[in-house]
Amino acid sequence: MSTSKPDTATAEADCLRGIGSQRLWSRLMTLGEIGALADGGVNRQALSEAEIAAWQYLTGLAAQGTGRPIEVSTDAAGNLFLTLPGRYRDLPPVLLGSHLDSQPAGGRFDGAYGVLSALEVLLTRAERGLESERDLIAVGWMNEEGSRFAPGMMGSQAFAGAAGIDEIRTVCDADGISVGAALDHLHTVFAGLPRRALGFPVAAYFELHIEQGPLLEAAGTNIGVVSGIQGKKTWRIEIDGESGHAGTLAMRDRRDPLAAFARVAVALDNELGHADEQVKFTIGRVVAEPNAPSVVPRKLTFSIDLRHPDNAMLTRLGMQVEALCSANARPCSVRAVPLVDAPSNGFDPQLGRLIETAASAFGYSSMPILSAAGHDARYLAQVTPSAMIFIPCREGISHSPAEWSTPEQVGAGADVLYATLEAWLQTQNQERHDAS
Ligand code: HGY
Ligand code: MN
Ligand code: MN
Repeated sequence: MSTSKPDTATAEADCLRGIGSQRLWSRLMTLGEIGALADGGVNRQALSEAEIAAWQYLTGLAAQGTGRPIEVSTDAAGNLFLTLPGRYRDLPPVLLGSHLDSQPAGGRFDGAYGVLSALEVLLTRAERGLESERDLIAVGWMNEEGSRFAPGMMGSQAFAGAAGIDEIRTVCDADGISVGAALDHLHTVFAGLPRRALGFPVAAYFELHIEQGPLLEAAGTNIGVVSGIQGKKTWRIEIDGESGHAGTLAMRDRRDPLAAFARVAVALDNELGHADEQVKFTIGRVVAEPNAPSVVPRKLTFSIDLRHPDNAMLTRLGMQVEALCSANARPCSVRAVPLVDAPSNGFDPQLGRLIETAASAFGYSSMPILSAAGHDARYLAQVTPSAMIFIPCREGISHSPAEWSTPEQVGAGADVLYATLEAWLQTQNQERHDAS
């Protein structure tokens, strides 16, 4: 007979007690030391030794015990699951989380804040003796950022069935290490962890994240109720030329892919980057081979990241990429390899209302907001009712060592995540009770 209080216990009081930020903040700062850079940033890329150290930190926190065990497990895609068992193990669980990997010169909030907050919700509920009917799972998705291995969001895509694990395993990093080899290494380090099926029924998904943009801070608003994520298309563009001696190969005889890239990049930026006020166009990675000062390159590879809230506009702009590359790369040959094609999506409005109500219960201001940054919730929304909660970050800066939020903002977001889950569990229990 479980001695803990059922959900119907004075959840109102528990909600209003919220979580606060003290323990969460100190853990966020500790996690930020794993992969820390000298300038205060973080380099904790997917499946790296630093991310493995982050797994060890999180699993250590889960093992500290709260009277009820938190079960640690993983899956073939290298997602991390920390499960607080519910009363009925066969019910589809609720997932809360984000990602532990970072950009190569990232910040200590992007992703990490959502995973640690999710764990904090589970630990706080267990410490308060609150037992839910269903399992509650804090999740860390594999390779959200897509910096070491492109494209990103591999773990959540594999979980949602939006990408195949066999294809994911073949992707290699700049050193030729495949995702498959890195996953096998991770699973060797955590050999004892139970493996869940890759994708399982989920009752709902909640992701808490910094906005990574300036709107909440500019509006002086505490909480963002995220309506959806803007559309995103990415490509890898390969320009093939002919290598040669910088001092002897005549200019008229050259097929220089870097010179071609310069023409292509200007054309793309002019046509796509200035199409309207909402488009986002980025060439974030450029690799010349052999990348030697006195050698005309033989090959140039670069990335395109194109985003827009309007799907028709995103499609229209995306259709210009191949033609713009071909027209400006001559006499080199060019290949455009599409990677991500993710239209703008919408999150569950009912969950959004729970977030809004939870925020106001604490006296936090909130506003609806479209996410300009991508998140794993994009793929979870394809398989279960999903929602995101934002907090402001300083000057909207992210993917940078200067990324920052305050302890108060961190606490407010976690309070709202806790209270939103509480409210969602109440509605589920009510529905199950009414149906019985
Ligand atoms: O690229 C993105 O939008 C995410 O922050 N990785
Ligand atoms: Mn993120
Ligand atoms: Mn990011």
